[in-house]
Amino acid sequence: MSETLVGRLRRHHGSHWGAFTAVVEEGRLVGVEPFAKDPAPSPLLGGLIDAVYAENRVRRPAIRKGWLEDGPGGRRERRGAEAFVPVSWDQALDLVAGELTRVRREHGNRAIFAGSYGWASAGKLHHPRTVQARFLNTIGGFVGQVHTYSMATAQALLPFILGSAQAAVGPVTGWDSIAQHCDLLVAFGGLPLRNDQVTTGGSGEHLGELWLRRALAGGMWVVNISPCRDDMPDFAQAEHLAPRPHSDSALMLGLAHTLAVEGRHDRAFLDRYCVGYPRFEAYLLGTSDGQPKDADWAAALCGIEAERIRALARRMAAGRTMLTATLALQRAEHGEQPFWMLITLAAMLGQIGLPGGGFGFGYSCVGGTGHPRTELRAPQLPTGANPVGDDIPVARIADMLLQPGEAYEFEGRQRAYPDIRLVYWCGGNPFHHHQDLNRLLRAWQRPETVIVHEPWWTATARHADIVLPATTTLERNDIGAGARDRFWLAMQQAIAPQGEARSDFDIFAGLARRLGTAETFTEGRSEMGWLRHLYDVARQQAAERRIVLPDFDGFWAAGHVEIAPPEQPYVQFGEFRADPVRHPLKTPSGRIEIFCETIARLGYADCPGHPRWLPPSEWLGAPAARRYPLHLLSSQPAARLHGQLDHTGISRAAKLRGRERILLSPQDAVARGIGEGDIVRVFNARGALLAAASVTDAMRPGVVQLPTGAWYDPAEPGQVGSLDKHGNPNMLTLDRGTSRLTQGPSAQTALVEVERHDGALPEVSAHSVPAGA
Ligand SMILES: Nc1nc2c(c(=O)[nH]1)N[C@H]1C(S)=C(S)[C@@H](COP(=O)(O)OP(=O)(O)OC[C@H]3O[C@@H](n4cnc5c(=O)[nH]c(N)nc54)[C@H](O)[C@@H]3O)O[C@H]1N2
Ligand SMILES: Nc1nc2c(c(=O)[nH]1)N[C@H]1C(S)=C(S)[C@@H](COP(=O)(O)OP(=O)(O)OC[C@H]3O[C@@H](n4cnc5c(=O)[nH]c(N)nc54)[C@H](O)[C@@H]3O)O[C@H]1N2
Ligand SMILES: [Mo]
Repeated sequence: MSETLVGRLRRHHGSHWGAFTAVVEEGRLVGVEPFAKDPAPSPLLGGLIDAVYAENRVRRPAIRKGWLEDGPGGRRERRGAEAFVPVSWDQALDLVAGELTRVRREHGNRAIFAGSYGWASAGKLHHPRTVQARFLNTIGGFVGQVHTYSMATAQALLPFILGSAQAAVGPVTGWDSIAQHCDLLVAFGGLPLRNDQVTTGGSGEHLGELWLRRALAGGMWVVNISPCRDDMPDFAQAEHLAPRPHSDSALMLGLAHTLAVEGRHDRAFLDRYCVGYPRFEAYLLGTSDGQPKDADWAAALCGIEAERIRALARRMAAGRTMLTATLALQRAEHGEQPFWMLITLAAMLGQIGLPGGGFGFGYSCVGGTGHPRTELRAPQLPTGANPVGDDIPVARIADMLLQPGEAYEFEGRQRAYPDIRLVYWCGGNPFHHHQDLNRLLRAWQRPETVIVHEPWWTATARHADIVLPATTTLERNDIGAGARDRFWLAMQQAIAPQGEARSDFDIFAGLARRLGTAETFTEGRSEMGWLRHLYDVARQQAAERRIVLPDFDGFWAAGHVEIAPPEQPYVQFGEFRADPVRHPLKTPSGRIEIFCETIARLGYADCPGHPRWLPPSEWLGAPAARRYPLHLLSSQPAARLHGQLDHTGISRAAKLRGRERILLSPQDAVARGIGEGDIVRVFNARGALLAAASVTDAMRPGVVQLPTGAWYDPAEPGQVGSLDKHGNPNMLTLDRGTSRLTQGPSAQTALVEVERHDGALPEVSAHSVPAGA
């Protein structure tokens, strides 16, 4: 490798936020040039050089002092506060191998938690969570996590109603179909193009804005239903309705009621393709509970005038209409209801399965959603089987750590939490992604050992006992392939590993050698040997579908493979609509379950048999709003990916006075004596943080928005209840399953108060390196 790093070279590479050429001079990354075939490269590419050479890279293996001195469990309440001691790789790997052996012997593999939820980096061989699973499966397995923070509620709910989660995970009806046929796109949560920058696994092209512009040019109208006007680009000239957060299912009921009483619903569709509409209608019209869910009823809950609700319902029934919602709507307590209700509304309109009509979740939420694409199996490292066979719902990690052995329900089944002794995280950041960080911190003090692989000193790394330095993708070879992208990308090593960093694959290979499973783990292949093998397997699968791809050497030299999109636009539920007998849904009825017998039989008050208005514990209509009168939305950040790139120039430039910006309406600012740029304290009963106020009339009064991703930065490290100096919204969010059925994260559910902070300003230290390291 080293000789190729001399002089000037160009390397093909890829990331979640785009493909690029890495320009390297004398072994140093000096330029990042966007992929020539990407019509709208993401500005996030500008963060890469900073990230790779950041001061806060983990450079050497490091052990927390208390753990090193006292052994497993040593001074564990000091996690996040204690200094680290650098050690050699041999010592670190011996300690990790020894600890895995101890825990397995004393407690069994079911005491190891290695769900490792997180986006980590693009690349199919070095995908950290996959490599970790492959290694741990060779030594008896581990407890994992199912579904994603992105759409856990939809992933668990939709199979009951539609027979699969495809309407959220994709593919959904293509933008080409929408552009040709759709008259009206009704977008709950808007079409936040800032979120279109990223595609997990790597993206070759950004087409979100282009497709939206095409559809608008074709005469499509858009309605933006969001508490934040900026969730829709100005050029869409959308009608804007700003409901109270979490009131969408009430608003949708009001729309449905108008359709029903004015006879604008499609009875033939409901009869032929759905079950249970009559039972739902009894609720809608109020015959079952005495309360018609009419537009006036809805208006009082969502804060949008009844006449506008009626007018929108009529407009929706007048032409080809596509309904969509951002994933954020289901990342909330009772997040099942707006998704189920949106499906019901689409069923009443009767356009499901027609070109450009019906519904689909997540347009513009993740890059590639709805882009014309041929579904092909990408190269994939096999994990082998996990003998433990026990996964928790992705967002129940604090519950699991705090309540070992406790019973819970999930997807209609009874389960019990395992008793975890060792947490091993590789490729994710729970101190970024989890709700109620004070509660997580308490839970985090439970296990005897926490091991983390990270390229950077993130909050999660700082709260670990053993930290192993991982390379970034630029320091190794890989293949990128986005889940919703039609390019496979060569990711060629551009620079030498920084410090003593090793790839996750090499780290686990080192552990496998110590534990006697090296042969099973590596199968005797080198990095390039694996890439060639994984590519060849995927190429063979493509050939079986008569898709001819170049051989590995051709792919590697060209830097990418481009998979041609299908000739016909994709229409979700098209086959079902054409012939529901030959192409039934995989539900018990074979149809769309507006009333779902399976769910109804569970008897859950928090998720009954048909969609309903179920007020969450925190929203602007709740009693709790008297004390904490602002609804906090923690949306995805424009200038980074979650916590990634937060320490780079691009993310720092988006902050104000070093702190994350919280958006609030002029009314809310004036009422509190807050001006633009003031540092504010945002708080509720769960926690408190400092942020910088940004006043904008784009926000509905009563609603504030603080993006995710500012690294957790406690004023008193290791202390539950400490003030966060930097602006991480998960100080304030609710850590409760969306329902007993789906157990998704309720990240958008949080009432808060904001006040001007006139006291001394503690320095932000989120991106520093902990003592000793
Ligand atoms: N309040 C609130 N919270 C939320 C959300 C919200 O809307 N509101 N959204 C949720 C959603 S949708 C998501 S997806 C999650 C995202 O949560 P995460 O996916 O956990 O967040 P990331 O910051 O992307 O974490 C990935 C980590 O992997 C590390 N990494 C990168 N490359 C490598 C590598 O090669 N090896 C190793 N070992 N590590 C690597 C990165 O440095 C980073 O720390 O957050 C969730 N949390
Ligand atoms: N730049 C960038 N892009 C990203 C990410 C990132 O970190 N950075 N993360 C990626 C990931 S992992 C995911 S899962 C997706 C997430 O995609 P989403 O879940 O859709 O993203 P959010 O930004 O949380 O939500 C979109 C908008 O929904 C609105 N909203 C929230 N609650 C409500 C509500 O109750 N009612 C209504 N009507 N509107 C509401 C908010 O105003 C918010 O701006 O984004 C992806 N894209
Ligand atoms: Mo996500």
